[in-house]
Amino acid sequence: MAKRVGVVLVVLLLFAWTQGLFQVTQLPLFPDRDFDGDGLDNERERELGTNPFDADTDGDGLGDWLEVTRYGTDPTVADTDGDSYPDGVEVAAATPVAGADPLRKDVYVEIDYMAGHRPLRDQLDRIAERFATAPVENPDGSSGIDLHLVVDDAIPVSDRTTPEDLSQLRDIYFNNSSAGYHYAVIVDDVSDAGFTRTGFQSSGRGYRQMAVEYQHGEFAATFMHELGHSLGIDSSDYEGVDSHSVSGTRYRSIMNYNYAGDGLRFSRQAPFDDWAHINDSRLNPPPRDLRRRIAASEAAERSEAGDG
Ligand SMILES: [Ca+2]
Ligand SMILES: [Ca+2]
Ligand SMILES: [Ca+2]
Ligand SMILES: [Ca+2]
Repeated sequence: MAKRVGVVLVVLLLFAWTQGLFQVTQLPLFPDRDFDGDGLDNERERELGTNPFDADTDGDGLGDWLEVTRYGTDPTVADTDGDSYPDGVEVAAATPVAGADPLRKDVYVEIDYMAGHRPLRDQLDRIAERFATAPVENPDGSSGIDLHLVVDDAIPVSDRTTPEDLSQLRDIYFNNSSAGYHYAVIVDDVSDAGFTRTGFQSSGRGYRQMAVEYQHGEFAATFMHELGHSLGIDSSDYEGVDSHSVSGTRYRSIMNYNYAGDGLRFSRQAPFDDWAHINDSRLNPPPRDLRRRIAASEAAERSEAGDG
């Protein structure tokens, strides 16, 4: 009987240990050892609150040691900056989100355009500039969002684009559909249920996608409005969105049909704070196939090392 109790006790103790309870009770066993071989000894793992039996505590594809010593990311949080991209994806060599920063919020948009309507870089830069100066805090102490507007394919022109057309274009031309990108197409003319407008945004298959008219190159305002929708601002969130019900001086936002101020602007305050809403909503569609992506990245790193 005593023997059985002893066995049960040992099993319970081992279980408790793996669950990190020894860390909570400040009783690291074998403090100088490194059970998971991740470069951090058990004592250090206790201090950090990481799992001494798992080299990648938060499962974000980046080992505890790298998080702590190289990147300054949180080894217990898979997405340190909260932009939907796991830390391991943001720093990977073959990452689909090139140029991402694990300590700063990033947003990626793939932009295809109908032939002859290639978006001008200065219009895109104006939008990105508004994001760069957004009142959104990052773990590295900076503020703002890095908006990556990736101009991609020229696609055939059609004289009208409906939401159904947009879904078809997405199925054919959206190369980064599983990489955590938003999708946009610069089109000749939108046709959306008879409304007179210059763009629209729609959902489907887990994506949000937008069509924006080229407008002789002056598409930035419509683009920013539709991107606001893609980033989570909807008329169901606030009555002033997509309506004429709140004055343009009260809700100073490009999401407000009454707003006629200095162009590209999301609201920063009550009655509805667009930036806070964007930050609180899930910023991006998370990249799928995380393991495969990280494995591909590691393979690329190895072959690069081999070539060098
Ligand atoms: Ca360790
Ligand atoms: Ca990790
Ligand atoms: Ca992490
Ligand atoms: Ca980031």
